Amino acid sequence: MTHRIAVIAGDGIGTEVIPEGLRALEAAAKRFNIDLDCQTFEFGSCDYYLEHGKMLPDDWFEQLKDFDALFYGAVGWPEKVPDHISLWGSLLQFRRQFDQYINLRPCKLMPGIKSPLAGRQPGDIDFYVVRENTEGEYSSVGGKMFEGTDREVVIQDTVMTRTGIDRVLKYAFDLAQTRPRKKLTSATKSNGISITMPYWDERVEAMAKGYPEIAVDKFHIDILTANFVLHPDWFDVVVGSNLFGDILSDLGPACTGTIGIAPSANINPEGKFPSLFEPVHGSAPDIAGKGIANPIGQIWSGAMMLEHLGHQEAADAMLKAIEAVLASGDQGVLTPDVGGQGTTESLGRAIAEKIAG
Ligand code: GGG
Repeated sequence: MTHRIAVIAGDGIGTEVIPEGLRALEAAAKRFNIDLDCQTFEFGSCDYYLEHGKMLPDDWFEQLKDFDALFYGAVGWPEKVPDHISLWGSLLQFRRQFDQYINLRPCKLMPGIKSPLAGRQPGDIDFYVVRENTEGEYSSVGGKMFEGTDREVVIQDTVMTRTGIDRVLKYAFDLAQTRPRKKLTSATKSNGISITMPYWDERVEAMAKGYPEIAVDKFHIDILTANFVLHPDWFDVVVGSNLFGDILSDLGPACTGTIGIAPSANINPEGKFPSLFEPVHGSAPDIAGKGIANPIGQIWSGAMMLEHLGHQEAADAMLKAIEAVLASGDQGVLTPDVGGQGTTESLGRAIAEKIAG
């Protein structure tokens, strides 16, 4: 069976880490006899916007809907296109139109990487953030009145639906069920945000009744961020709204030493539409073009893609290869964010060689 993969590098370091993601996927495909047919698209980048006045062509949905997965780099280059236009014009369209309502973001302290949190060892930090991915604070519902005058009014609503909350909670509870610790933490701010967030809490309580073996914690987002730093070992599966999940899934990987290694899967669990796999990090204009971006977030996202496509053994081999290369501590291979003097390519090649076996 051939898996058709749409590859969109996007902007900045997305164009540098995607080739290493593909190199690693090619090595895994060869070793495990997986047939991947990767097709590259130029749209979904700020350069495409500058040429065409939009991030995506009008028929992007038709062009992409029959692929088995999308492999995405990063989006955004604020000097060329305002960030809200580039993000809403590309990535958020994919998530919403392909109903990728789960954003799954593992957070794991890897061997060889020093956590900025004193005394933390691999094994101490190993949890998932499950982020609601199609509604909530990212709903773009609202408007402006009296624009450009001193009476200017700006309103933006948060949209939360019972269906939207229940389906992400169900995914998170099911995931917690598969984990040895069987623990779920829900992030809200229901003392301050007095309608949507208490409603989220109610849905957690209702869902928890169907999962008696799962230990459930509820935290306000402010103290939860403090506990990510102070007690990252407390967490197993953390579920939150679109905005809270976004913040937690940058903070979590930062606690593991670098956001450069963090992967993510934007999943349509029903398989009606393709799911999308991308690193958590953005386009990082500050280091773009220097060849020093860490490609592991992209490579690990490739592993999540193979797992999603049913190739668990290949996904495991990719993760093992990442761990082995990080554990080697080879300064000439590792990128600067993990203490080396190597390049995107040197790290990508080392991982691909390990995957090849
Ligand atoms: N590879 C992920 C990426 O490009 N992220 C840019 C970004 O700002 N994302 C915001 C979001 O994930 O909602």
